[in-house]
Amino acid sequence: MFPIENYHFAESIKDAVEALAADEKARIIAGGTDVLVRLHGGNTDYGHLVDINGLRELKEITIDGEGNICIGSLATFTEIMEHELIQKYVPVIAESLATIGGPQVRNCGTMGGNICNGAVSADSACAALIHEFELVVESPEGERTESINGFHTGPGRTILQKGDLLKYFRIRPENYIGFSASYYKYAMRGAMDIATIGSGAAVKMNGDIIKTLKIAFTVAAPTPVRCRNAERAMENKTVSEENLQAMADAIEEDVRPRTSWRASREFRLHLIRTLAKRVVRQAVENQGGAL
Ligand SMILES: Cc1cc2nc3c(=O)[nH]c(=O)nc-3n(C[C@@H](O)[C@@H](O)[C@H](O)COP(=O)(O)OP(=O)(O)OC[C@H]3O[C@@H](n4cnc5c(N)ncnc54)[C@H](O)[C@@H]3O)c2cc1C
Repeated sequence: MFPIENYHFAESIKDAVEALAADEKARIIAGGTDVLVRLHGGNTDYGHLVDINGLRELKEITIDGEGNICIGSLATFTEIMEHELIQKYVPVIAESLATIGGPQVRNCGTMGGNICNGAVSADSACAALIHEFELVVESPEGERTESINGFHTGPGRTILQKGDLLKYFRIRPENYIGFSASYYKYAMRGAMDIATIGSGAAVKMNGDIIKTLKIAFTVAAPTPVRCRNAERAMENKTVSEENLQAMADAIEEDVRPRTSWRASREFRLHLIRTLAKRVVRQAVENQGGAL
């Protein structure tokens, strides 16, 4: 038996936000791939649910006249991966989501839930960071926009407040046009496993020179993390082994991996240095760049 005491099926975004604000204990359920696992384990933190699955507008994936790509928080991983806009303009999102769980999880789980649960290992987080997602949130005070940079505040924690509902992610054109990107998840199994380390990079080239690099990791710090020192180390540089090595050295300033039953701190650091070079090389190759 799931310890559910209260269940509210939201009829509109306003209704959902009001229900969340009215009940101190109320929490959103989207795909339920985290929430139901916790309830199944007897966790009573999710005993009061606001179900947003009736809000079809939260499933939309669109591009507006200014080139902003919007991904509804309730779109499932499969819906996002298979969408032509994602495949055409931001394929690294599809590449990342394809590494999540198995087909059942990808058919239910949402990117909204994957980011809002604050998981350090979330496979959508690197793509969100390197494409600088904006998060459009509805709250009792109205709509506001948050940046993915600083959205995660600690393991399982985000800046979201009581009554907040993430409506959609927005990717501005300057954060994807001209970029090519790559994601690599190191896990102990090829499927149905959480990342030991997740790594993503996006590059914009000028000939053989990296004009802009954005690189991000999961499970490398208490939150998913952008690696600014590594980025600066590669900017306006060619993709030589020497420059990649200097970037791998610089990245140690950006990360704070820890030892867990999955891997030691030292092994994670080795993975971070190795994968940083791998994802940058792959992103450059994806842009047709020579190595
Ligand atoms: C077998 C299995 C394998 C998995 N493998 C992976 C994996 O390889 N990689 C990976 O990254 N994850 C993995 N996951 C976890 C992944 O499925 C979840 O993190 C999923 O993305 C959560 O989305 P959901 O829609 O199911 O969220 P839910 O479980 O419904 O909610 C998750 C949290 O987000 C909040 N929330 C949801 N939507 C919103 C919103 N719109 N606004 C505000 N808050 C919201 C909820 O209140 C809750 O706190 C796995 C899960 C399972 C069960």
